[in-house]
Parts: sequence; C-alpha cells; structure tokens
Amino acid sequence: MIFRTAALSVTLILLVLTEVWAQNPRKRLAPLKPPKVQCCDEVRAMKVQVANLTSLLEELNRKQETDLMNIVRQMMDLDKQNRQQEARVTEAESKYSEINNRVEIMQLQASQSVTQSSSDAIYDCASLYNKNYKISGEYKLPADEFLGTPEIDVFCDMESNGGGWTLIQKRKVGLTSFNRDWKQYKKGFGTIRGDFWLGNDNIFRLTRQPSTLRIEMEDWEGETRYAEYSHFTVKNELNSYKLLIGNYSGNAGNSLRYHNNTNFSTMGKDNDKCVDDCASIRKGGYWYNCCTDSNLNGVFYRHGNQGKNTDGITWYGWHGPNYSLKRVEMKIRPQNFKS
Ligand SMILES: [Ca+2]
Repeated sequence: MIFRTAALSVTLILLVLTEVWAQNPRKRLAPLKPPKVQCCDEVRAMKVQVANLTSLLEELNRKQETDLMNIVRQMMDLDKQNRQQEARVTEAESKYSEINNRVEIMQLQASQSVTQSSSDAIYDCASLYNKNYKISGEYKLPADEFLGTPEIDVFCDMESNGGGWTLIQKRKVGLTSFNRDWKQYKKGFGTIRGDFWLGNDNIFRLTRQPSTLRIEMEDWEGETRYAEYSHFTVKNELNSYKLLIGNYSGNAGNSLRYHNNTNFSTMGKDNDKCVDDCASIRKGGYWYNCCTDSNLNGVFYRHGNQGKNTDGITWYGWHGPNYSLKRVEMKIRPQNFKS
C-alpha cells in the first residue's frame, strides 16, 4: 500500500515535473517568437508604404501630366485670345480710318455742294466754319474764278481760339526742308497733314479780305506762346509778296514787326534790305530785312540745339537768335470773323 502510494506520488511528481518541463521550454522559446512577428509586420507595413508611395507617385505623375496639359491648353487659349484681340484692334483701326475717310469725304462734298448752291462762296476755313463745319482737318477750297487760281487743299483749325483758321504754315515733324526756291514758295510745298508752306499765291488770295494772322509756337520744354496781328496782308508776286502787318497782341514778343513792309526772299532771289543774302544765310524763304528778328521758315533743329548757327526756327522775342523752336503754326482768318 505504501509502495503504491509512493509510486503514485512519484508518478504525480513526474507528471508535475513533466508539466513544468513542458511549460518551461515554451516559456524559454516565447521571447524568440515575437521579434520574428515584429519583423514581418514591419516588412509588411513597409511593403504597404512602398505600394502606397508608388501609387502616390503614379498619381502625382498623372497629375503633373494633366497640369502640364492644362498649362499648355491655357497657353494655347491665351495665344488664341491674343490673336483675337489683335484682330479686333486691326478691325477697329480700319473702321476708324474708314469713318475718318467718310468724314473727310463728307467735308469735301459739303464744301463743294455749298459752293454750287449757295450765293456766298467759300473763301477759306472761316466760310466753312460759318456753314457749320466745325471739325478740324483737311478741306478743299474751290478754285477762284476771278483770280484764275485752282482749288486749294487746306488744313482748317476749327477749334483753337474760336476756330475758322486756315493754316498757311506748319513746322512740327521736321523732315521737310524749307530751304526752297522762289517757285516752290510761290506754289507751296510739303504735306497738309505734316509740315508745309501753303504757297505765296494762295496766301495772297486768302488775304485779299482784311485778315488776322496768329502764330502759335512751342519750345522743347513744352511751353507755348503766341503772337497775333489783327492786320495781315501779303501782296501779289509783282510786288514780291510784300508783308504788311500791324496791331500786335500776344505773349511771345513782337518779332515780326522788324519784317513789316519787306519783300519775300528765297534761295536764289535776294529781295531783302541787306548787303548780305539773308535767304542763303538763314536757309529759308521769308520776309527778310537785314536779316531777322524771327525766322519761322528756318532749319528744324531737334531739341532746339542749333549750336552756333543762326539759321534755326527762331523768334527772338521769346528765345533769342540761338534757339530753334519745336513747333510753329501760322494761321489766318478774316478780321470780321465771329465764332
Ligand atoms: Ca541782300
């Protein structure tokens, strides 16, 4: 009995030991297993991350591509818009010039039809102004049958100082030489929309009625001055287009008075009151005395700098003999003109 009990005890102890033994290795192995699991999880996580990144990259690539495409498309759109705008500007410009042309034609037709139908003829821009043509621009004055002179292209200033002004001279662009001979000054030269001399025959024709002369000047600093003579006449060719002026007003100084009662001189035609040949010294056509207190048909010097030369576009009463003006306009209208 004692042996059986002891045997049972031994068996129990063995069982317990076996159990303990069986548990122990598991306990000892346990710390080995978890790192293996952690490693694989990490790899798996990394794989997932890589996959995610790859798809993100692909997405980014796609997005960049579409962005690029969008930019290209936008640029193409902009280019198209640009071209459309350019076309619109061109169209507007051509429309503008078309309208301008139409206005000019209307002005022309108006002046012509008025001459044919009206009892009072068109003499100058003042006549046109009085017939309600109040846009500044190029007009055609009809031929003068009495004088036997042809029609004249003129530029009418219908805006400044009451309008009705017929321009007889303009210096502004500076590309037209005013150093010309008698014949050219007689007939006129240049372009009506640019620099020109209307012609001594035309000026004689226009000043047969009592006229006012207004001279507007601008210097290279942008300042403007004027000189006005309420009496202005130019005689005919037989009288060498002699100048008669009087009754000055203005703020530029009276620098045409010295030229009053003198004949017109040009290159090759010395009608001045001097031993010298003023026209060749001052390089223009003008009513030279001996020689100048003004030289509005002189040489155009850019920025007024004529150095030591005395042949520029001068008006001594304002800037003296060594300063060439930037812009000059000489215009006339009848003394009795009312705007
Ligand atoms: Ca002389």
